[in-house]
Amino acid sequence: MARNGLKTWTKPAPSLYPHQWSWDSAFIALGLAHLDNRRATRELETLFSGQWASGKVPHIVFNPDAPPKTYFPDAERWNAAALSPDAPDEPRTSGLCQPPIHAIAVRRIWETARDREDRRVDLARAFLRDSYPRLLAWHLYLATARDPEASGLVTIYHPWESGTDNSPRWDSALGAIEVREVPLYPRYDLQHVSDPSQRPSDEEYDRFVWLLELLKEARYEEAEIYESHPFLVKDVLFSAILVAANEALSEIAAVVEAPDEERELIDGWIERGRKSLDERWDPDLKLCLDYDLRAEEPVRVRTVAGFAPLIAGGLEPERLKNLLETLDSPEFAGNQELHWPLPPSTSPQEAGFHPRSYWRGPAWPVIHWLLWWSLLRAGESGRAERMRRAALDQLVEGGFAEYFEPFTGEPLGSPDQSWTAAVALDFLAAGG
Ligand code: 2M8
Repeated sequence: MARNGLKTWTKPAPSLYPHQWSWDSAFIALGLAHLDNRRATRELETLFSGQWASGKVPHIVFNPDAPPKTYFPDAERWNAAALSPDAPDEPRTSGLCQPPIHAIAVRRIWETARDREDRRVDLARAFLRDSYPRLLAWHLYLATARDPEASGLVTIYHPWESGTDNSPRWDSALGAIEVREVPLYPRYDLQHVSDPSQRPSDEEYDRFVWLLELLKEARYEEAEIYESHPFLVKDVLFSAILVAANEALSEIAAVVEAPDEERELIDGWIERGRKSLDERWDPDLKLCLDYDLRAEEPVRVRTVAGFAPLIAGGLEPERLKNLLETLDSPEFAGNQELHWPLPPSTSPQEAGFHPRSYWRGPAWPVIHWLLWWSLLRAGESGRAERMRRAALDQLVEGGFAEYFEPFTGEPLGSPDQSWTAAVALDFLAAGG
């Protein structure tokens, strides 16, 4: 992670990802909090310098010094500031967003500082004061522009927003899109992995790029996108992370003594989010399902996103029991063929499962972190500890890879992935 560090922020990976990514940076700050609070705060401050006037935190803040021809789509292709009055002129950003881990990272900075010497506590408190209004604006954007129905669930406009880009969760929605002429584009990403099957396919990329062109046609205007965009999905994983982040924001609000109305607003979001996730429960699959607004149907695919209610927390005992059964079953971490008892991103029993292809099956350390942390919050300390140990064993054997082949443990994607190292730091800190 230190090797991937630039002046005030950290690249997700040495060459595959030369810019700053939103949820990567939040995980990075969370890990860095254990080593260097100042560096962790600067990581997030740099990211938030790209926040849009609407409150949106963009999924990429572009690095003007990135070597040319290393990542596509670049800032020129997004053209965000020219198209939207909400986008900042500087730094240049993408037009999408990603799951809101940020408040959770800010709270971790506070947790690692609050029992230390006065100066460190004062600096952390000052950082919380600065961050609170930005986080509130970000969550307000998600609760309104991304949920005009006030349903409690966040609508995403592109698989990149989910962070689980080529998950089979998106196959049916992507399949229904009529792709017209996609402007020519390069696959620079394929230069950085040992074989193309580890990255999304060309068909998937055509759809990713086509959706990006449509968002540009709509000038990144939320109402216009809601009217015309072919990909509108209520993402349960994103929504659950928002609930957990709102819990963190509520604690931050208490530290900075935010007004009561704001604290009530945040508590209302938590309640609404949990209730709506419960409504997306599938009793047969014993998982929570995304909802495709265009097709007007739930997305019946078994992926780790189905554990969303565990991440959102506040579960009834029966629901928790159901989720743990699914987690321990051969559909996920209980599959006897697995190299480590860790849930793969997609259930090996799904037709769309692929053990080497990115979010279609490989095991992702950040997801293990999310589930471990959620198990702890649910009071499942034994299970959480088993997951933490297996997750660390995986890294001891395979290094800080982006993702792992779940049956062989082979490291895949980019080696030296920053957020993998970041969650390792948080896992280790929890071991005392
Ligand atoms: C991956 O996504 C980017 C596009 O945003 C890509 O494939 O080029 C995903 O794994 C995403 O979750 C992650 O934030 C990003 C950087 O690590 O890479």
